[in-house]
Amino acid sequence: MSHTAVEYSGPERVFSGVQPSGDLHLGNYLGALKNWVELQDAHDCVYCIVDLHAVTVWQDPKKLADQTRNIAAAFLASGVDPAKSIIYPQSRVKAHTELAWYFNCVARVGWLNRMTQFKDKAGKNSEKMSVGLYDYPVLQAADILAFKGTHVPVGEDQKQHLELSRDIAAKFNNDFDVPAFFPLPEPLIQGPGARIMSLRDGSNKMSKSDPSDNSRINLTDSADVIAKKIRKAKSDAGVIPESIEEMDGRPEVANLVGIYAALSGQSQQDVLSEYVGQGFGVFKPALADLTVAKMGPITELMKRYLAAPDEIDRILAAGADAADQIATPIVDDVRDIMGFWKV
Ligand code: AQP
Repeated sequence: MSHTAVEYSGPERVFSGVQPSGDLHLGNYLGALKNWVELQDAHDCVYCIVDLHAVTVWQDPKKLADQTRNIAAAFLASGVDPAKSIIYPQSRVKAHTELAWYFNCVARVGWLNRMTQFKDKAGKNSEKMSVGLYDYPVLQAADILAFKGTHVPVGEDQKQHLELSRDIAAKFNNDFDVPAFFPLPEPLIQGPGARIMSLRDGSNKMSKSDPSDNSRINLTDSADVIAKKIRKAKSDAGVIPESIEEMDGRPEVANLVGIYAALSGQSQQDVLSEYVGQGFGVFKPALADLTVAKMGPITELMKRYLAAPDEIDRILAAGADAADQIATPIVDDVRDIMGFWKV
């Protein structure tokens, strides 16, 4: 039987998440948070602090709750507004884990074996990694689809995981003969901020888990620290070229120009035209000033939110209730579709 003519036609919903596994950095901000804020005026948005994902690698139990508040403060300081968007910690909404189990029985081992992020994170130690780390993309599919999420604003590193979410949704719809039940979620991967690279090595993405703090700009860094990290950022002895093609083979230069473009809202070509022929002695201080001007107010606001943890807890608890009300009926429908016993 072909179902090509029938597909999901329910409401659109934006879903995305960030792990409370350390301080957020400029890559998280430009690849995800900045876009989240832009989406919340015109869309129904659910933004999750994915603590169940964070524990796929060791997290200190004494710190996890505060790390969660820290990420909530970063959301709020970046402009995510709890009056417009739902903000909550993943572990407070049981639908995530329940749906992840059902999806474990839909996803195929061969699909997970192809996930490059697991290979990158596990390296040569894959046998010693948690089963949770291997299963991470299935939980991610459950996160999105427990809300029938249709659009997922993420950085480019998440593209493959999003394809897996689509495969799982399509297989569920097909296996259980409910062609219009789950949407096939679309990634929203936008602009030069979608792939911010390490300041020390333009071939690695900026990452919380990079052992070198100089590789990233943290949302908590002071103006002085930001300026120092940009001054020390790897570049080369050349000048800013005229065209994007001329940055081929100069990944660090492309990264610094990309950061400038993403922060200023210009295209990379506009940035090149403004600085063509200038060396890094000129470009880096300009980039440092811009970064401090854009990130400074966020850092300040974050501090203010963190000084009021009760307010953060109130927002997270209300967000969890609101999230639960959307996700629980969807997962109840999944139970019915799969034919579980009920009275
Ligand atoms: N370098 C990046 N450039 C653009 N976007 C990025 N994101 C992460 N790094 C970059 C996006 O940020 C969102 C949240 O990411 P996460 O914290 O949930 O997980 P991650 O991708 O694993 O982030 P890190 O910093 O690399 O953490 P570790 O080092 O712990 O793995 C996602 O939308 C992601 O695309």
